[in-house]
Amino acid sequence: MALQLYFGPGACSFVPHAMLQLSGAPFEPIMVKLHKGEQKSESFLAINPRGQVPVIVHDGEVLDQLVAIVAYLDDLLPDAHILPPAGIERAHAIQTLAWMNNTAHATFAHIFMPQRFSDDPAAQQAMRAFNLSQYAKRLTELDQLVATQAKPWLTGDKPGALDAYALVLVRWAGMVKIDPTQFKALWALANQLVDLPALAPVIERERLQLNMFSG
Ligand SMILES: N[C@@H](CCC(=O)N[C@@H](CS)C(=O)NCC(=O)O)C(=O)O
Repeated sequence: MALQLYFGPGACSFVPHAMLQLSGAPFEPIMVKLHKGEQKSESFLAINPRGQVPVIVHDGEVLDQLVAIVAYLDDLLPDAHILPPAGIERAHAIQTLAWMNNTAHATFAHIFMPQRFSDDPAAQQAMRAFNLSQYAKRLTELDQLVATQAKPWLTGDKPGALDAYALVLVRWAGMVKIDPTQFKALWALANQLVDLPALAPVIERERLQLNMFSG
């Protein structure tokens, strides 16, 4: 299986990166240094004109958008437990995945990259301040979801895409001076995932430090 994953360290591409690693399937991880603007390079734009990660290339087919990539990998690797296999459990998992992507992640983007949403510096500042409080609310909601989850992982009995995305979202809190440890159940889940020996190559490849909070 010729499968390449383009990922940025610490970015949302951690989700497919972690899933591929845990699946044991062969894949080629290709690092895109977002802080150096490599996503806007001619060579990367030739692969994904949207200039973002994650992107997978499988047998010559290019796919971007995290939700589509997760669904595709789940089809391709049915034993990897990327999503629950069927029924309402699967539907709820896709519901949460979509919310993570279109609401929690999007809220963070308004803090981290307000210039994408307005070219007015005053509006950017206001957007950043407002969305900081919104992001804390989104993480509180996610924390409650984890706390009330009957199974050991958000995706069920084994770690899956929701757990990896939860880790990314709570880690990002520390980058914008929100203490991630206040979201107790969510923080415990992220630590549980980061400590999995099978995930160590991803943590190493991304040089991932879970707690980015500096007060
Ligand atoms: N809607 C896209 C969002 C992807 C996204 O936000 N990627 C970020 C990293 S988390 C990125 O590539 N940022 C660099 C940039 O936009 O220049 C998806 O779901 O895949």
